[in-house]
Amino acid sequence: VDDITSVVLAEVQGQQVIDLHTHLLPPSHGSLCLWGIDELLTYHYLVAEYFMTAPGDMTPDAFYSLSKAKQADIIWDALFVNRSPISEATRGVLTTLSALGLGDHVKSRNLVAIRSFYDGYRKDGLSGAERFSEMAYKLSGVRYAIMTNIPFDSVRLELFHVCHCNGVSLTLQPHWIERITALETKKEGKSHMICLDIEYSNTFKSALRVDPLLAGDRKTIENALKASAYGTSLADARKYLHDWCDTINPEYMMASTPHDFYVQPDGGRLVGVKKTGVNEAALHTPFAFAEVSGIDCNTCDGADDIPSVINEDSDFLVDVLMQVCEERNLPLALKIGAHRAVNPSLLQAGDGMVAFADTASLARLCTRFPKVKFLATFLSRANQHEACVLASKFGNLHIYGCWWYCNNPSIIDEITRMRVEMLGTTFTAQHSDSRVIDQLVYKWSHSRAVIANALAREYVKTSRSGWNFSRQEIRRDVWRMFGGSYEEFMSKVIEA
Ligand code: RAT
Ligand code: ZN
Repeated sequence: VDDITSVVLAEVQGQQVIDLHTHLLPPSHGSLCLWGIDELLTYHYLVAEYFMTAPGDMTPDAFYSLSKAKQADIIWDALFVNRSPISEATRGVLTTLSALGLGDHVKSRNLVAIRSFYDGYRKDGLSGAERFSEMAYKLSGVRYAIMTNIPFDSVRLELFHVCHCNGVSLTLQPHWIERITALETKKEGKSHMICLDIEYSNTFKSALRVDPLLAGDRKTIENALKASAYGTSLADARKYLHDWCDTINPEYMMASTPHDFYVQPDGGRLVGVKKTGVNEAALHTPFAFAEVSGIDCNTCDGADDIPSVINEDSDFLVDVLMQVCEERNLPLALKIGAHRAVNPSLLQAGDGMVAFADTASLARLCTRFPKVKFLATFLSRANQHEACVLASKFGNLHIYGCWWYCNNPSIIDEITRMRVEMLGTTFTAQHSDSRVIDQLVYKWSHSRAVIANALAREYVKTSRSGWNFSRQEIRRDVWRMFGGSYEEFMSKVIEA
């Protein structure tokens, strides 16, 4: 038993992982590539934690108007000097700094010395950032991380620069130009698009983020289309996505769904609806159109409780996103259950009340689009059990990671054990959601520790039931849970 435990712990420690979802961008993206102590300390989890302690006169506006370094100083004082850093997000900073060899500076609470360590890399510009990034990948044992590339974000648009090119007006960062291996102009009708064939290193892979299509956010979609001189029809939106896919060659399309995302089981067209006081219990019964449509005057308080159909949503979800996924054989990764802008004044730190999500909507997507693969993770702890059940019902569904408010050791432990018990090794145990390159170090170190212990307990139980494991078999299983199952899922051919 001791043997199995130590083998599992060692195998998890030594396993290189695939980081299925991050917000990282490579050093070649200039200021969009976040790394360093000030970025670490101003991570939105820490900003939210700081505001619980902030004096009354420190408003979010006042805080955000300060420089990054000043914000970092304030958070350091509040959460690391005036209080002990025992929360998961504060402890993460310590784990990272210690792994970088800054343990003594951490112990002496010497932020100045920590900054000067980072300055040693910063002074070398791009090559310093690249060296730092390589080191973080090495320390965290990440084989590759998948980025979040947002075609609806104007800053990123400027970098990827999709433009209407009668007179080509590219505004490329100089260091990007070095990386462009092919520059191709596509012309079709009056839409022109510059395709930059970026040679990403094989440690950063791309994913096309499409939230506005699930949110039915017509304004953002139209603005993006117009800014790139596309028309605003559904066909134009499809072309926009196709062109972006040609440009960045994504692993998958991805989105966080709105908290009230709901796919109606009407048998034909899928429609996104905003729920207003709907009978939640009825909505949670998979495939129960009868129950949902049965929310009438007999079963609820009144006509107001009937979900109102928003046709714009259905257009973008079905006629744009799902159609392009089918045409390109591209999976759709969903992060389900975040409530945005709960306290808008906190900006990103104000996102995320945990919404108990409608898992039946995911089941309906899997059924309605059998050729499309879905990757899914849920924010609510309460959805995790249903998620496992769903994964065992649909060959086109893969469950991954413990996301955001579930990315805490106690919850990771619970979720991992449940997943192993219900799914064996056919899931991906974790993704980091890192926004700052340095975070790879702590997020993976913390996750490995808790997942290794959870797995060891499962292996011990199985051995007590009479099974003997070779080290090779344990290694094979661990690889599956840290990336192998994802790659198998991505490459399998689904016969619909
Ligand atoms: O975990 C986070 O950092 C959240 O802010 C979200 O961005 C989430 O990960 C997402 O991708 O929507
Ligand atoms: Zn994320």
